[in-house]
Amino acid sequence: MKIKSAEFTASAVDGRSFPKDRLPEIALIGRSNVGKSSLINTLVNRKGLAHTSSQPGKTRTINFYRVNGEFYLVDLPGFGYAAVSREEKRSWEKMIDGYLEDRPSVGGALVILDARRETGEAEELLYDWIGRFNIPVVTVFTKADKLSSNELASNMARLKRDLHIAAAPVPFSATKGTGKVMVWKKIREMLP
Ligand SMILES: Nc1nc2c(ncn2[C@@H]2O[C@H](COP(=O)(O)OP(=O)(O)OP(=O)(O)O)[C@@H](O)[C@H]2O)c(=O)[nH]1
Ligand SMILES: [Mg+2]
Repeated sequence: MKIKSAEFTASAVDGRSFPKDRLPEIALIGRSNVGKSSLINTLVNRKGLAHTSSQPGKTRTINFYRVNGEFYLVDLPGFGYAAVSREEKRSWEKMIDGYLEDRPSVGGALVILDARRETGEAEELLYDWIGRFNIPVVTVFTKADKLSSNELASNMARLKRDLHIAAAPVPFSATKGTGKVMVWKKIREMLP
């Protein structure tokens, strides 16, 4: 994808501040600290566009990034880090549910998983839940640079087996840029 422009346009907690221009949207969903914001920066070749942090819980609102004036990459707040209270967890669920339920312009979602981590109940719930919205879903395996190619292959196979997902995850590294072309290809397929 040739990037002509990429801009942060809105930060929202509910529908009142979502963009009104009806451009298609691709949502990024995953645990806190997996690298959702870094993925956006790598995709659009802009290091500091989305704020990132080594501390989990950096992105707390729904952030919209308009690319080439044609579509949005939507950075959703990460879930599942220890410091979060039950109440915050509920407000996260409400925020994300509210976004997906009420957003016909969402063309698809990228589920972002840390390539190193075992997946568990949280991921199963995530796939069950996102399956309800009837949108195409592509899994991205981030931080692939931290694994050998053997480890990566075996974790990819394990993910497919444990979560019964049809398509293989796309390995990706924000630091090395690995997988960028493939992620763009998948995004293009989800756009109208
Ligand atoms: N080695 C490596 N580090 C990465 C990669 N992607 C992200 N990181 C690092 O992981 C940490 C978290 O990245 P973020 O992009 O802020 O993660 P996030 O998913 O947006 O986190 P929240 O906003 O808390 O939900 C940062 O320290 C990044 O530099 C990657 O592909 N490789
Ligand atoms: Mg973030």
